[in-house]
Amino acid sequence: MDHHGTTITQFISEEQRKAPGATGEFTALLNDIVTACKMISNQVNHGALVGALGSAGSENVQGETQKKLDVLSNEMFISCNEWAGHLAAMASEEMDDVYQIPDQYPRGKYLITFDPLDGSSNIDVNVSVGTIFSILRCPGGVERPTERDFLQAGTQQVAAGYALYGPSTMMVLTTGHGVNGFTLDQNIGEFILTHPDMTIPADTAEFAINASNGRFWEAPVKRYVDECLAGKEGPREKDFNMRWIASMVAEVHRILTRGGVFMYPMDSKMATKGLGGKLRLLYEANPMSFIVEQAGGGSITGRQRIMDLQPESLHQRVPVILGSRNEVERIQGYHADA
Ligand code: AHM
Ligand code: MG
Repeated sequence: MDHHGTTITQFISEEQRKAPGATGEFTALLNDIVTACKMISNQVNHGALVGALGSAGSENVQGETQKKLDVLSNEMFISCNEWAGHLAAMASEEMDDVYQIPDQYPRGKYLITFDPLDGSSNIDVNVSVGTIFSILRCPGGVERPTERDFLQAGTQQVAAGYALYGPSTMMVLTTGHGVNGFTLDQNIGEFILTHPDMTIPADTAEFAINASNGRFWEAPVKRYVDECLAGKEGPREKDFNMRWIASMVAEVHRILTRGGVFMYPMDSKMATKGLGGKLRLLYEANPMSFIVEQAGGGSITGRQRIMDLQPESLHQRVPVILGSRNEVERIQGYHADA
């Protein structure tokens, strides 16, 4: 195979060079993240061959059973990112508390939150999973960041991205100037720019929701889905298509590629358990909202823009409705009506 593409490192360096006062530190941080994702991709790829499938026999702070690959991916992400001096601390969906940079390494000016392997219920059945990350600035004067330093609204993100471990491995990234997608060329070990300036069509006829929760949904979401299901004969006067992969990275990637709406809305089952939603604000909802908005889409809880939320705790969960702008606005309107 012969191509002369732009590598992700070249792309980011050139983008950073445009920023006044850029030191190259951000580019170096992203390089370490890229390395981590390549390592995770390699493990995911080898699956059962390297004994990486199955349960780790432990639970995370949210009481979910951890898969071996959840734990391995978390370790790989940390070891690639802790030594270089770009980060002041990290926070992961798979760790109870803030991860401090070990004393033998220098500390940097950024914070990172990440979900090392999202959609891990799909690992054992060989369906796409991914890594999601969000980069924040460490507040000035903070030596040893605590939970409070991570509680920044999504609008404060410096960058966000995901790696998708699918038929090909991809990295999709925003630094607040649009969204770009890169495909891993396994032969040379580099991500190459293949999807410049990704945009989400404003309209769609495709939605994604776990319909088994239907009886627990709130009225506005029920109304929206019912209207989609009614198709040509219903108020929307067109037929809709439905998808549910149970891998948020894969769903968001589909939406970035051809439009659509993804919903993990609030429901009464979660409310009974005292949960604010299914997906985590800092590891999933905020980074994905940043990417989706940068691609021209919308991202809300139903009641408000996700990126405007003031986070209250590290592992906070929120309802998520994101994708094609006109559909997301419609769903927000249904919530306002209710
Ligand atoms: P995870 O971080 O534990 O993998 O959970 C997040 C995932 C999302 O990727 C996906 O959208 C959702 O959980 C699927 O949930 P469900 O199994 O309830 O359909
Ligand atoms: Mg997750």
